[in-house]
Amino acid sequence: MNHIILITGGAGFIGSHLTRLFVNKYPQYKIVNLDKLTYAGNLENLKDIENQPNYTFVKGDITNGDFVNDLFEGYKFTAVLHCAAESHVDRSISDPLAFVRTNVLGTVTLLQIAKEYWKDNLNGKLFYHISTDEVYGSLGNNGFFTEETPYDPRSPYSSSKASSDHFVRAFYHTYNLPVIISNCSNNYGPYHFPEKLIPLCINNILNKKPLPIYGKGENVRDWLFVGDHVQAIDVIFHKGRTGETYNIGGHNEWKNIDIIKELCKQMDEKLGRENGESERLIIFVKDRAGHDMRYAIDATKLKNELGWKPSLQFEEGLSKTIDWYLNNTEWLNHVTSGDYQNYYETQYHKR
Ligand code: NAD
Ligand code: TDX
Repeated sequence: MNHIILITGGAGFIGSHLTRLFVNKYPQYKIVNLDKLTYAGNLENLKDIENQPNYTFVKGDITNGDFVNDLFEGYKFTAVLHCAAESHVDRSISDPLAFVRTNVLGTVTLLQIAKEYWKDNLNGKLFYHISTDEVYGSLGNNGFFTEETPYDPRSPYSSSKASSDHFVRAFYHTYNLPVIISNCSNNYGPYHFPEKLIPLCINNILNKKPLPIYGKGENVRDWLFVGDHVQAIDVIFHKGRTGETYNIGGHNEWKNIDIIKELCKQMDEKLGRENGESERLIIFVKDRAGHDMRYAIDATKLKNELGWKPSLQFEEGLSKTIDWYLNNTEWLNHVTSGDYQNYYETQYHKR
């Protein structure tokens, strides 16, 4: 089948990796990237594919129904890969409504339009919703999130994502819209915006600035290289069953403090600094409000049904990621100029 795919949020971190993969791997598909270019969206992330004949960028907002409607009319999409979102938990704590607008209203707007356009022929159509493990809540020391774990979102971000997941399922059950959802654990890798833990600390180590660890640094996240996430989306998009949910994760749990120590060690080596120099930059700051303790994904269903498993060991993925940032300081300088400084002041100087 020759798809015409609407990717939303393709100029963001995960969206840009997904867009690149689909544009290069499937020259027979037509890929349209719809992105509002918020602070997190950056066309520099897609420079290497911007002139590919099967790729088009359109600037626009997923909450603008008339605009999205015209796009469906013009391109006659056969599938949607929905990545666009407000994605940073800390920002959701200071501005929850922005998360309701894009993550809930934006998703329902897309669902509604896809339903109308596809209603006469659902054959070969797919609305693929990219979601997060945070919808399942927070774990204690034991256990994993499976696809059957009840939803228990606890931040404005995860609540908005949980709500969007519920709407996607509601459109499947109520209108037979062909949908798939995947819920992934924390990603890391190139083009990650330096408001998130790993790229923020890479940037601060480079600039010898403090490394702010929330609380005691005991919170645990399950990290997956972004390239492995988008490979999983590719497999699920082509082979997954409609109406199903697939969890994606790397079985790779780290306490925040340990991950930052590993990062410091690797960066000291790469920058020719004395061992231990960057670790001295670590400071413990006021904890995130409602900070989820531990996330851990059980990705057995995806492995058993579709044969996917992660390709990279974490230390190797982290090393590749650091190398990318060291070789792309211009990208880092661009995204950390202007508004980023204001964000940083407000976010960290109150702690
Ligand atoms: P990101 O913040 O890097 O990128 C989001 C993109 O969406 C940006 O390009 C932004 O401009 C665009 N966007 C935001 N609002 C929009 C709107 N109203 N209309 C059109 N475009 C808009 O996010 P990310 O980390 O790449 O996350 C992508 C998706 O994956 C999100 O749905 C997120 O919930 C999910 N996810 C992320 C992670 C992670 O670790 N980053 C893990 C699991 C799931
Ligand atoms: O400065 C910091 N200090 C710190 O200790 C920041 C920014 C974070 N942290 C902690 C909070 C978390 O326990 O590090 C951990 C990771 O934080 P983030 O990078 O903000 O990610 P997280 O909150 O876990 O959410 C991420 O994973 C799931 C993504 O941002 C979400 O979009 C995704 O759904």
